[in-house]
Amino acid sequence: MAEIFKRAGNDALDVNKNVQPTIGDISLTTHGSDWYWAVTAVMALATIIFMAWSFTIPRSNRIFHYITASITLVASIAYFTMASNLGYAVIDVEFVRSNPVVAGMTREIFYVRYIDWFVTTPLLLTDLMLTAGLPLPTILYTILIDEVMIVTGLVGALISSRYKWGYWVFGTAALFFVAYNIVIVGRQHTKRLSTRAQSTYLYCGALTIFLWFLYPIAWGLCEGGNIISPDSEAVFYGILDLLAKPVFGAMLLFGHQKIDPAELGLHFREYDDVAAGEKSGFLGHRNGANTTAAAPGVETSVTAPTTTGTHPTTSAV
Ligand code: RET
Repeated sequence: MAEIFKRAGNDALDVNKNVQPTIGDISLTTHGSDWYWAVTAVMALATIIFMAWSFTIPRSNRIFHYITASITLVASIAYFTMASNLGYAVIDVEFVRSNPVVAGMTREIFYVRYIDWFVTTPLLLTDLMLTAGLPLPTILYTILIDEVMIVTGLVGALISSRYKWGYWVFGTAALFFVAYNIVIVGRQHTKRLSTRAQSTYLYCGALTIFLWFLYPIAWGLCEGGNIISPDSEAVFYGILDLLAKPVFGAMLLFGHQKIDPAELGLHFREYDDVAAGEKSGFLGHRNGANTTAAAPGVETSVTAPTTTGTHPTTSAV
């Protein structure tokens, strides 16, 4: 009976043997580690700057600062790990190369990179999709597909046989879905927002789409194809991550300096805010008066139900 099934053509277990080598032939050198330390420092510095920046605005408006600082914080820990030559698994390469920088049978694969991305890419998407004022179900669904993309990338990277490319295909299909929601659905939603929110979304979204499509290429050259060395892998992913996290974050927070979160449907309470649900919670605190007039570039039609008039508690504060 078993023979019949074998002849039917399922050779998966023959192709993917249970082999886990422990010594990596193709590994990071001190140059690569130095670069990882440099990226660690930039990520940590960006975290401090984003946190400090958040103290300059009212607490109820800090959501984007908190999300963005969390992104660089997690990245700095992941980069600390890779700079220390930790957080990797040794995997048999599919393609044995003659080029000395990638010669050998086994390669160091930094799985910690994917743990970083698993946490931070949903936060990046949240930053972006909240800026577009997208509804919660769309945000959650996009995040789920994004997690599929990261997990398939990780599983593929840890597989030695050609089956790894199947995971790359799943991941890339997921990326197209995420991109659709950013480019088409997100942009539709920004149409009813202020020009400032529209341009912030446009610039940050364009940067995201451009960068994110370079990741599967990097994967193909590093974990997949074993074409470039772990040191070059460090530089490739490092530059992408620097642009996708600190640079993206700075652009986004700069844009949000003049965007009222209430315009995006975000209302948060201050601890001294008794009736936050009845007003915007944004400039009302600082101006104590009509918040609609005080928010530059905000279309009153969007925020009118929650921002008009002065609530008794506003003038009391
Ligand atoms: C993988 C391999 C599988 C196919 C695809 C991938 C895409 C990864 C992306 C990662 C983005 C990471 C970011 C990190 C921030 O610092 C997993 C490489 C499509 C898009 C933005």
